[in-house]
Amino acid sequence: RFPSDERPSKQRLLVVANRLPVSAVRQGVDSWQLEISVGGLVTALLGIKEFDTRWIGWAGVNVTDEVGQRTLTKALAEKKCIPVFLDEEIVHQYYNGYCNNILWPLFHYLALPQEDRLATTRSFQSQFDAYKKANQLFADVVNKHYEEGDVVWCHDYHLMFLPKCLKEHNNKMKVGWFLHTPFPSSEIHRTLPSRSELLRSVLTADLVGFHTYDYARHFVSACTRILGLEGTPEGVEDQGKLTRVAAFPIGIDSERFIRALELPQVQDHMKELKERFAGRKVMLGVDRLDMIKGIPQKILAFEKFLEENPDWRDKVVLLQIAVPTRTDVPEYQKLTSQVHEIVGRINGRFGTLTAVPIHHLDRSLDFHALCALYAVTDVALVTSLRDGMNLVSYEFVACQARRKGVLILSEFAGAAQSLGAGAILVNPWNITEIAASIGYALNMPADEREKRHQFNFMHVTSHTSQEWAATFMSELNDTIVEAQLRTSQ
Ligand code: ADQ
Repeated sequence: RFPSDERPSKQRLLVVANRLPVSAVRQGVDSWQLEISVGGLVTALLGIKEFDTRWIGWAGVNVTDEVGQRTLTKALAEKKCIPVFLDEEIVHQYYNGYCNNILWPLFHYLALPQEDRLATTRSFQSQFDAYKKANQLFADVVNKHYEEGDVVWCHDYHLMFLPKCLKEHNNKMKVGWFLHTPFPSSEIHRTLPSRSELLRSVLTADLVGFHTYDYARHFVSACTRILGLEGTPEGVEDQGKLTRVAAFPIGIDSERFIRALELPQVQDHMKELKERFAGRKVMLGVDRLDMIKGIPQKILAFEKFLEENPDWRDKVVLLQIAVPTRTDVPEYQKLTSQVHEIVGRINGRFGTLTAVPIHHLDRSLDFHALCALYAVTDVALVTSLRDGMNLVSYEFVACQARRKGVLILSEFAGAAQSLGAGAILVNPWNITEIAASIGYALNMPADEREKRHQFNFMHVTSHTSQEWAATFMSELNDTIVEAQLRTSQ
């Protein structure tokens, strides 16, 4: 036990991500309402407990007046958050444009429609300039708050230019960068006009992390093929300087889910759901409404299953919870209408006066409602066309200690590499295969369900978000010590 004044203080960690873990809504000239945001990155980073963490990022709102900026900064400080202010034009070009229109589809192997592709080609340079400018604005805030000994952890494809901006200002700063999406094959990455600049910037970080070994390998290949650098088992070497590149598969705070299941309000909610769907097997999809999640494919596969298995029509229900994101982007609006149209058609086709086969909700659920849903589910369907990891599959497994439900999981989600042995893996583009897997999952004998669940449960409870963060941070500290030793020799 340490006397309080001798207790070693926690290392300060500056987490820099495009979005803060809270969104701000203005209530008046100087008052703000802060809401926790939904998303995989937020979920994972909230699990970090070993560090004295501060968040730096955009609060998702345009604030141009001095009073607004001052009062929002103050309100966020209570949550240990520090805002980066981005004006509308920058958000349009950097966030909607370069990040969401160019990098996001490219990293998920999604081709843009022809018209968009031409428009994107024309606006590419101005969007990339805005991206670099925005990354510099993030760097300015980091530099202002940085204290010697801090570690800076940059997150995701929005901030690939940040390591360079930080290191140019202070070469001694400890900088890690982690990508939450897949890193695509180097053949895909090389189509990006700014391919080299982005790679070179990421390489200025001390440690570069990905969810899977494959993504790390693609990144190293891009550096060797596009930049002509040398790839080593540890990372990428450039004129004697090694940038460490490795896989750090993310996890969830599994204890938080397991504990929540014991809460009376969650139990009540589970009871209601069981009564509501009595006599029917429950299938569940939980996704942000995004092209990468393969929601239309999932629903079409469910339709095929009902078509081919008339006996199941009144014995199974699919609950699809899709939280809308990027609602101002036309492509996402199109996806929403497409999903609504398919759901309406299927419910019209197979529904009765008293029951419909699909319940589709366009909204976010609170944590307790989500836990209850996971716990009463018999089969979870994750059909991402590509997904860096996919934490929904982890959350489902964490809540299934009693029911031992089955996970149907896309082979193109990073999670397929960790939960593959327990899940039924499917190609999300093949709805015949998914439909057959649904039948297999619904009819699976209890001992097989138990075995598969046990495998995944072990993984989810032993590879947590806390462990993920601690491993990345300890590797980052080690990398820096090694580099110091090398330069002093
Ligand atoms: P996301 O694309 O957001 O994350 P995912 O990993 O599945 O995907 O995480 C989604 C999170 O949002 C989960 O915690 C889930 O509970 C929550 N969520 C989703 N829909 C919800 C709803 N309707 N209501 C309430 N909560 C909802 C990105 C990458 C992923 C990667 C993570 C973490 O795209 O591949 O796994 O970051 O690195």
